[in-house]
Amino acid sequence: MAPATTSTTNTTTTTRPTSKKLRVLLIPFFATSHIEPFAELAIRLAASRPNAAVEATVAVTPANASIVQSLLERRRRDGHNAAATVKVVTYPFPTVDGLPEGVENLGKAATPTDLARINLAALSEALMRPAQEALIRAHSPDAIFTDLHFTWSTDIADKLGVPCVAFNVMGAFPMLAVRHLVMGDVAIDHDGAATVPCFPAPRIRIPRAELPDFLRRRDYGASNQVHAMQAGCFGLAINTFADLERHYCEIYVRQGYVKRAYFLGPLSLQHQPSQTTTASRYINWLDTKPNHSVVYLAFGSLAHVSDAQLDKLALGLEASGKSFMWVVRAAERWTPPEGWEKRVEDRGIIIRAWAPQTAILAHSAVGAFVTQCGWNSILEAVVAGVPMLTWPKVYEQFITERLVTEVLRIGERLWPHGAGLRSENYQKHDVIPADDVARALIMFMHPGGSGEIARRRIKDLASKSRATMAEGGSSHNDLHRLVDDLMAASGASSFSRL
Ligand SMILES: *[C@@H]1O[C@H](CO)[C@@H](O)[C@H](O)[C@H]1NC(C)=O
Ligand SMILES: CC(=O)N[C@H]1CO[C@H](CO)[C@@H](O)[C@@H]1O
Repeated sequence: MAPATTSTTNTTTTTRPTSKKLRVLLIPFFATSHIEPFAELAIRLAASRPNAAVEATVAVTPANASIVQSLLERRRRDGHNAAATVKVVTYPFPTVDGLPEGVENLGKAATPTDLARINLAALSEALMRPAQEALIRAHSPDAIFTDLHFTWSTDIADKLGVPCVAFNVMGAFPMLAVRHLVMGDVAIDHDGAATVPCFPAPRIRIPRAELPDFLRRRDYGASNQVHAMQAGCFGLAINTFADLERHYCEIYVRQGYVKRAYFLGPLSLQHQPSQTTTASRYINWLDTKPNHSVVYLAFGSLAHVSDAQLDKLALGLEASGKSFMWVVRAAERWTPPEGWEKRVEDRGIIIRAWAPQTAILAHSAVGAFVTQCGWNSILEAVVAGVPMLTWPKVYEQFITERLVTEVLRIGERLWPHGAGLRSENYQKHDVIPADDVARALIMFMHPGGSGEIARRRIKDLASKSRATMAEGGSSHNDLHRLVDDLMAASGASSFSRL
């Protein structure tokens, strides 16, 4: 299905040796939630053709190399032979005023200021482009996959005469909602909420306090650059699948926002949870619990939660009477209320290290997932078929929440509409009382309650997520169409002549 716009092969000017390999270079942004999906994509690309015909390399800064290495290692142990062929290269992280040496990942930032410094550095062409361009020239790939921050990648790719694919690690829904909100200049209605313009039903409304900071400030500079880059590049790839976000996926191509779109997810889908994680003590503990009886809570590694809120959450979990497994960020200095640990020791576990989330969600004892609505977490819940209670914290998470609660209806808000002020700024977010936490858990997990209805819907999506990644499924087909298109567009078109 070769698009009419495919450019002709550049045969005269490049020094690239004619080879039947397609060599792709993938360049993720500085957050584990980006680096891991890029590494998963590299494995899928490498596995898409026999005889190592696609050679994938992930480019990161030195302090993040271990994230890629350990993911490749885990996948190798899961039986993905292609993971052994994926290469890792590094390029220097820029020197950023005020940012401590070696902090090259949002998850490593000790303060919100450092977080902002990393974000701003990543968007700065002056800071980022020289090292990335040097790396790309030295590596001389046949195609580039770049993160949305690095908008100059298309320009580099054009100069080198190779296609550049923008890879988006969030869903189509939140990315499109942001684009349409920008197009409508974030019109806030009389009741303080913005309606996402030009969206299919249901109507999506977001209170001003829940919008990402740049939308509240109407500061569209970076978004406009990202949108221009998406329009200019060879195509857009998204870690999603058609059955999850069909109407929103279609809009990308129909509206001409991109030349080509490929829906490739869920990229982290495994045939079975890996051996190493299923043997963990958390899984052994879940083995002792009845089906659908345990609440799993995790809010990602970026968002800070205040001590006062963590206290209320702890007391709410206690009052609910439910069993729970709760991931608390290692960075939080919080200790539970006096005597609490003793009181819940038979039915609660706090995890302060890396949690084998995929294996936990896949366990039949888990009945609900309290999540901040990060895209990777939502995909993992979908794959496992676990209904969600949503508690967004930052960035686009409040927008993504609406896909879960209002469009797909595979989850509910932890704190109902009108109960209090939620805000993207954690200092302004009202503390959710313990009673409200307990009530939400009890109602959602009640037999025959709303959680069961949501579970039926998400179980259906779980089987669709497996079908889409299997031979003949839409994500599987899109991956192959993408590789075909890249081969046709790059010097590797010698393939077709073999
Ligand atoms: C619990 O779930 C497992 C896995 O889905 C299933 O095989 C088993 O029959 C269930 N047990 C009960 C008591 O429903
Ligand atoms: C500086 C930095 O962020 N380093 C991290 C890169 O990733 C590895 C693996 O997650 C961490 O251990 C490092 O701290």
